[in-house]
Amino acid sequence: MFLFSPRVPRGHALNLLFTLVLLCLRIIQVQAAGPVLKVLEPRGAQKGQVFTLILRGDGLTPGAEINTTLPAALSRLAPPGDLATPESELPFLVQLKEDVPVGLYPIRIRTDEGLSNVLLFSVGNFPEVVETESLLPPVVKKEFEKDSNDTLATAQRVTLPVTINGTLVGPDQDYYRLTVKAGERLVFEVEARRAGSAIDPVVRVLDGSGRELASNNDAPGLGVDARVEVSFPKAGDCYVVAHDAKYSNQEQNFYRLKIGSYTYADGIFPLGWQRGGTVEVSLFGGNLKAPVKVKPNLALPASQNYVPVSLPGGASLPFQFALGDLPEILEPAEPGQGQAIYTLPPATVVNGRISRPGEMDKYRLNVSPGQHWTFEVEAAALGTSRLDAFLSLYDPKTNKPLA
Ligand SMILES: [Ca+2]
Ligand SMILES: [Ca+2]
Ligand SMILES: [Ca+2]
Ligand SMILES: [Ca+2]
Repeated sequence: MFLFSPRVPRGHALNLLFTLVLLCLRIIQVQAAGPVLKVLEPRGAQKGQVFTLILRGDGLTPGAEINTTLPAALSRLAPPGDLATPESELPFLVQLKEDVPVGLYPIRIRTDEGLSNVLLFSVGNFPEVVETESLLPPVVKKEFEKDSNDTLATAQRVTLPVTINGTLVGPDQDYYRLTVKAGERLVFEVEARRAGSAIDPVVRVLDGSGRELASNNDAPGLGVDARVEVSFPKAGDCYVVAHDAKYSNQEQNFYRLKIGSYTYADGIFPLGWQRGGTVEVSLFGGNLKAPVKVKPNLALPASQNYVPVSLPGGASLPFQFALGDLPEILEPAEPGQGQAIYTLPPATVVNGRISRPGEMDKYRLNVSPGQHWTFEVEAAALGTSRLDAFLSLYDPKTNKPLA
């Protein structure tokens, strides 16, 4: 501010300005010096596999170390000698263990300059293939039209079960062709936003003549990711198509399309529990005939706010189960429905469900004048519930709403 004060001699003002500019430059330099991870190639792999994982980004100095929870043996490979900027690419040999649970594993890079951002690596249980089109340089794609997969006629053939690793660029449509058996039931699921891709995938399943059998944009429990299940009465070929809902161009534009015959849940209850506690978690919906109960290990450090909860034997990514530090309880059966309203202890998390249309869960609180309370409902924001909750407070004496 006093830079422009008439009482400051002009030379002094310039000096000050110069110092400020230098200071800004130094800050920018410090921020830019840490490693930045931009690409993982591949984005995922089948458990038990051995493969080369290439990390691309900025400031990946030769002494960089990989920082990950991936259950694997990792060894550094020498980067190719012809790279223009050797600090932009780091190859690793990865040997995934046989029993790695299906899920997302964070990968970061540590150099002398600090720790990079996180990218997620996805482990699946089906054989993996790469979309041929995604290997073509984008500018010459038209010249290699036969290698693109933008039409029924140029669909890439895959065998089941499979996880296809592809990318979507703007108006891109990715067609795959597969052979089904009579009476087969298949799940077609696109993993994108959940794994850190910016695309909003749509999946369509077509019969052998190109007629649409099913499609999905956003599936229950998957955020903007897509999933459909289709029964095929006859044996023969069919097609599956993946595209972006808005045909947008994104830097992180990868997807993983899983096709197989597997069970999945689309709901979970409760949505979270207290760290170190014990709770039975119910997975339900989807194509399950009955809910499946699991007991996740919640004895985890304070740095971990979520624990992955999987359907045993499932091929979909696990649900993210919230871990908290407050005591948690399950809602009493039908709270406030023709019985005494349950009195909620303070600093407690209640796990409840709205399972019928018009259902309202009521709780009583003992409050004193001058107290300040905070109420919060976590539901849809956790990504594991479809509930858009409404919370109101009222005084039981007057029945008038307070907030
Ligand atoms: Ca593509
Ligand atoms: Ca395509
Ligand atoms: Ca979608
Ligand atoms: Ca309820």
